[in-house]
Amino acid sequence: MRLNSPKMNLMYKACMKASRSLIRDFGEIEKLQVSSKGPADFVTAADRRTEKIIIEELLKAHPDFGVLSEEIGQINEANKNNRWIIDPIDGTINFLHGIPHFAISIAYEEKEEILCGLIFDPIKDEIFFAEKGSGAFFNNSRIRVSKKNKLKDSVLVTGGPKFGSLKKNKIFEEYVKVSKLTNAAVRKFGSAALAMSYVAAGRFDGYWEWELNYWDIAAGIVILKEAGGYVDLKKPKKNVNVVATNSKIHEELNSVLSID
Ligand code: LIP
Repeated sequence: MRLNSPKMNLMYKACMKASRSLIRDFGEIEKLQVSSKGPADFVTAADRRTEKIIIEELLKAHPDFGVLSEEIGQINEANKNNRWIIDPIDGTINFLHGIPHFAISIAYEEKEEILCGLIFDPIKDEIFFAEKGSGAFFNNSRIRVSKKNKLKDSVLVTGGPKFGSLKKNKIFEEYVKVSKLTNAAVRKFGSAALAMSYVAAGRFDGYWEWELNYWDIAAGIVILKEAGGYVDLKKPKKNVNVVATNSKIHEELNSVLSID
């Protein structure tokens, strides 16, 4: 771990502790796929277990800090100055189906600005992290976004629509429109946190998605910005719409999207 601030160390420790039980749980999924009930309840339990370990570790050090987390919601809601934002399993559907592409995502926010972020893919053992002003890292190496400046040469990633989305058709239309108009290769991997990390590491050149939860992308925001990328939150609070790129293709991608 190349960053040494107390907050990053704490996030790292909490994440590593939680990941041990998450890896064990993922190992059980395959067996459950064949049972008639399927693994859905088990996955919810794994999500909660992971979340509990992370929150316990973080609050042990700072009992008064706020928490916004996918399963439990808010803790210490009145504290708007210091807040942890957690997604214990980002990419739950992948996890549920035994697909090894999901991540733990933890961010630290001060006065509504994300200052530290960490995203860990426990199966590939890949960690992406950043702290404002100190650069972004993948495992132990500094990362930068790609240098592509044309959509036609780019690989993009998107996601959604989520279950029950009212804009479902519009989201599919947009996916087809971007592929057709730009000639970019478009992928859909099922984890917003890893999509943001991959843009930061230059694996993808840009990412867009509609109707996300803030915890899906909070850590990714600082990681991508610190890697030289540009993050555009169209609806910052609820049902977040995000366009996140290497900066260079940002305008061109925005011009083909009709996100409001
Ligand atoms: C998921 C995202 C995914 C998105 C889904 C969902 P979850 O997060 O990472 O990319 O398309 O709508 O929000 O529910 O697995 O934490």
